[in-house]
Amino acid sequence: MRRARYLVAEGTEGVGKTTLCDILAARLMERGIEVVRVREPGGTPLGEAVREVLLHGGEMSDWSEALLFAAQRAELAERVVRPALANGKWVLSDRCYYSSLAYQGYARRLGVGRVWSVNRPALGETLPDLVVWMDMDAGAALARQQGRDRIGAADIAWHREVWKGYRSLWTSDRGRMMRVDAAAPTERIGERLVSVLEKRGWLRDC
Ligand code: T5A
Repeated sequence: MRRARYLVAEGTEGVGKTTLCDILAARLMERGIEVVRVREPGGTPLGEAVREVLLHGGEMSDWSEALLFAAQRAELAERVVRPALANGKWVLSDRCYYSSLAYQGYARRLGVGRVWSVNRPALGETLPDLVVWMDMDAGAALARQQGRDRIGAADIAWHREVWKGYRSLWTSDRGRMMRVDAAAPTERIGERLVSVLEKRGWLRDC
C-alpha cells in the first residue's frame, strides 16, 4: 500500500497556495488517491471560529495571536490530519506551523524557536512530509489578492519581513522544505511538484 502523505503549500499572501492545492488535489485524485483538503487557520469548527477572531477580530497581543494559531492547529492535528493519515488519505494543507514560524516567530520577532516550542507538543509526530514554499516578491503576490484581513493589512515592509522569515526557514531546512517559483504559470508549478513526488517514489503503489 502507498503511504499517505501530508503536503503543505506555504508562502506570503496571494502567492497561489490555494490554487496549487486545487491542482495537486486533482492530479492525486486522478491517480486514485483519496485527498483531504485543509486550511490554517481553520479546518475544524473550533479552528474556523478562531480564524474569524484572528483574521477579522480586533487587535490582540503578538503572543495571543501566536497561541491562537497554535490552538487551532492542535485541534486540526487531533481531529482531522492524524485520523486522515491513519486512514490512508493524503492531507493537502493551505499553510501549517511554518506560517507561525515565519509570521509570528520571525516577522513579529517572537523568536522562531519559542514559537516552535509552543506548537510542537500538540503536533507530536504529525509533521508535514513536504512543505512547498511558493517564493515570489511579497508585493507582487499581494497585488494578486482581493481584500485584506487583519494580518494581511500590514504594510509591505512587514510582508517582506515575512518573506525573509520563509527564506531563512528554507535555508536551514532543505529536507522538509522545497522552494518553487510562484511567478511561474500555475500548471507548470503543479507539474513540477508531481514530478518531485514521482521521483521520491511517493506515488508508487507497493
Ligand atoms: N497566518 C496564518 C499567520 O500569521 N500565522 C499562521 O500560523 C497562519 C496559519 C491567513 C492569514 O493568517 C496569517 C497569514 C495570513 O495573513 P489565508 O487564509 O491563508 O490567510 O490567506 P492568504 O495567505 O492571504 O491566502 P490567499 O488564499 O488569499 O492566497 P493564496 O492561497 O496564496 O493565493 P490564491 O491561490 O488564492 O491565488 C490568489 C490569486 O492569484 C491567482 C489566483 O487565480 C487568484 O486570483 N494566481 C495566479 N496568477 C498567476 N500565476 C499564478 N501562478 C497564480 N497562482 C494563483
